[in-house]
Amino acid sequence: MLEGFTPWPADRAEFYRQQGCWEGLTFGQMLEERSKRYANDIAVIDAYSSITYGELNERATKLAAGLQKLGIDKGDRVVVQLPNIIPYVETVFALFKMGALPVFSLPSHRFSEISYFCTFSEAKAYIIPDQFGGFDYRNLARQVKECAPSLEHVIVVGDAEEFHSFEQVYSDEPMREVQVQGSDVAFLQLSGGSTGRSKLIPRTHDEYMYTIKLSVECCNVTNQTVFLVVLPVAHNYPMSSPGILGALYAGGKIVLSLSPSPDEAFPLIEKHRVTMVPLVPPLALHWLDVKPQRSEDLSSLEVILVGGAKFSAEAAKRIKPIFGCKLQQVFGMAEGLVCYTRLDDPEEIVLHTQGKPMSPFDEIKIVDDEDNELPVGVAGHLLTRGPYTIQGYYKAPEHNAKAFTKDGFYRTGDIVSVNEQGYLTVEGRAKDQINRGGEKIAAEEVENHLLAHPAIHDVAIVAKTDPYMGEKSCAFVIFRSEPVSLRELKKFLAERGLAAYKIPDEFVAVDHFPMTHLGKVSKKDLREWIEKGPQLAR
Ligand code: J2J
Repeated sequence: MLEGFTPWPADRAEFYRQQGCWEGLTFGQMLEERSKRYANDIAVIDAYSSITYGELNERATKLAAGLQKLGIDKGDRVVVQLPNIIPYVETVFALFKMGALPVFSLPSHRFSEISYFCTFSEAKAYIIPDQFGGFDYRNLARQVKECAPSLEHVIVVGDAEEFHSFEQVYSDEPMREVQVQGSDVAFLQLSGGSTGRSKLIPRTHDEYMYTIKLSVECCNVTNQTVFLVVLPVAHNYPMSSPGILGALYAGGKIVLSLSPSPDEAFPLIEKHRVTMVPLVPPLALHWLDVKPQRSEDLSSLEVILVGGAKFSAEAAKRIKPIFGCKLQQVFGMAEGLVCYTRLDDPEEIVLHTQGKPMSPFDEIKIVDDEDNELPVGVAGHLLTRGPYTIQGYYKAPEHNAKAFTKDGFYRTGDIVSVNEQGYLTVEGRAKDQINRGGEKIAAEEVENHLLAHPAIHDVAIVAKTDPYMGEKSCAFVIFRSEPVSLRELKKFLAERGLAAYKIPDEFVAVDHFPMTHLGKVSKKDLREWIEKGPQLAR
């Protein structure tokens, strides 16, 4: 078993197996099987080419053989930072087949994040594009190599320079047989984080396959589904709810877009007759706004999924009239629990709730600050456990003691109410996090970076309501003496290698923070300050 992984207690594991949730199927076996059933059907299309199920399976196997030749073995960690391109899908399946663990990072991550993922997971390899979005990942790899002693290989899609060329890793020699089991950890996913850095989330083949199977059912994914991905494909949501893995599970077709912009996405919908697309709320709002001025035929769309952050009922109402398709709300988390509104739910439910859990074995508790259960309909902290919600973060015993109850419920940090029919409505958040249009920012991580600035005495970062993004981040700063310009602070954070989306949208200089009666900074009061306008903050 992977060191640092917290297994389910034996009795619950046995129960989930007995109930047929965990079937022992691995993702490598799943692709192998689908590649026989749908051999000549297109599996993935990207901006450059397309690939059938048969080819995908073959290329993934050859890539696995090549990675083995480089010395990558079962259980080794590989940080994967690729945009929405076919090599991403090949890489992930190659690693699944060999039992090596992808660590899913996002193209927007920079030195601060990647050096941490590589060192913390003791990654043996790091897979990148040469350039993407005007950024040269080879330069980042050079910096990361300096500080990550475990990193033996950097593999580059495109012009590799001194590193391994992805194209040359494929090997014609047979892949060495590896025993990968359903109970093995398949990958490490990233948490949004609330304290310090992102935590890594170990997911097993067994339980993740179960989420895929249920998502395919809830979203009615079939081999006729054409699934468009405009969000970063490595994110848990477009990967699994129902995601690219759901599309492949069902024998459907994946279309990968390098950008979420309607200029790129709408022609793809028209050309490939896309039926399903997952969006986050700001994107859904943008697409709703521009659709009336566009000429593309989007009539193939059957379902738009919206999740990752709260979608307002007003915006939700506009999906059907403007796109002529169904809305499916999804409330999920990389730690496990996923809720959907169902395709045949009444409009009232689809517009006003974030759905109900996928599995009859998902356990939900809504509790007050002292962990007392609350009556139906009353909003409180959402705790959950079940057949696909983790029992602990990777190598994080201290954090796990706080993030999970003694009997294994995960403290989601979300404030939720549940109605009589079991549908959840997200009402707020208790965790110290900003949800910037679906991108999660741990306030503490950014605060720690800012505290390293010599002019800053103290800092507190909170969410500010934004009509488009839902939330933006606002840093309240107490300077030691003279304030430093906004530009200088943003530059400082970028130079420390922080992903751009984590850099605060606003900075407000203050001479003190409001305090709680326990003597802690009151972020609740700060949020009120910022909503009333920064002039009140002084
Ligand atoms: C309000 N908040 C939401 C929603 C997630 C499917 C869909 C999303 C994610 C995801 C995912 C929300 N309304 N509809 O992994 O498989 C917030 C909550 C939650 C956190 C999890 C999936 N949908 N959220 O967003 O791990 O605060 O996963 O706890 O990135 O996003 O974030 P993440």
